Amino acid sequence: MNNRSYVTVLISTVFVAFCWETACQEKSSKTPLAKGYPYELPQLGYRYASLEPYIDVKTMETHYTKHHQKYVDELNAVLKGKPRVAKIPLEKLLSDPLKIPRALRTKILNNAGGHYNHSFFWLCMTPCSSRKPTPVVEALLTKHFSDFDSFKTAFSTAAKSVFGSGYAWLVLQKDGSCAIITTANQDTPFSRGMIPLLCLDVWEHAYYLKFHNRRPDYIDQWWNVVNWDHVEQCYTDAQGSQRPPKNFERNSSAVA
Ligand code: MN3
Repeated sequence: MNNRSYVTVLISTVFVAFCWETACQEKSSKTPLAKGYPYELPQLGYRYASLEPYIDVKTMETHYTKHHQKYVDELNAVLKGKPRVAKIPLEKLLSDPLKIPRALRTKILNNAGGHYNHSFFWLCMTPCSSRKPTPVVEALLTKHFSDFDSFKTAFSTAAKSVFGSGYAWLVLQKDGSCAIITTANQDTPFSRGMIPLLCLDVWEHAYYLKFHNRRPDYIDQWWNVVNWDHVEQCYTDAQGSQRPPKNFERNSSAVA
C-alpha cells in the first residue's frame, strides 16, 4: 500500500469511527413513551439516517412523520370533546377496552394501538446495538427458549408468519414467563394481559421502500439495530408485576 492509499484508508477509518460515535451519543437522549391527551409524536432517540444501512433513512422518515403521525392525529381527533375518555391513560384504554364507549371503541383502539406500538418500536432500535442480548436478557431467553439463537429463529419465524399487517413481540406473561406472540393490525399485548419487552413492525410500510416484498430480508437486517438495553429495562421494570413498564406509566398520565 502506497502512502496515499494508507492516508485514504486512515481518514476513512477515522470518519467511520466519528460517525458511529456521534450516532451512539444520540442514545443518551431519552425517548419518552406516550404522554397524555393531547398526544404527540415522541422524540426519536436517533436521526432518521442513523439506522442505515439496515433501516433506510426514507423509510424511517416516512414511517415516523406520516404513518405514526396519522395515528396520533386521529387519536386526538376522536378524543376531542370527550374528556372522560381522554383522561384515561393510554395503556388502560388498551388493556381495558370496556372503559371506552362502544361507538368509539374500534376507532380509539386502532389509533391508540398505532400510537403505542410505534412509540415502543422506536425504542426497540438503536444505532449502536450490541447485536447480542445483555447478560440479564440472555439468561431470560436461555431459560425460555433454550438459547439466544433459538429465540432469534423463533421470533423471526413468527414475524415472517404474520398474515398481512401486524407485529411480532417478545412479551412477559402473567405467570412471569416469556413468550413470542404476533398481533394483527394495531392490536397490542395489553389486550391479552401481557407486557411488551420487544417488538418488530412488519407492516409493509416498515420495509417496502428498501426491501420491497422481501420481508424476511428486512427481518434479518433488523437484528443489527435491536436495542437490548431497552429490552432489559422493560423486563426489569415489569418483572414481578403485571403493570406496564415504569417509563411508560410515568409518561402516560393523561391530561383531561
Ligand atoms: Mn408501522
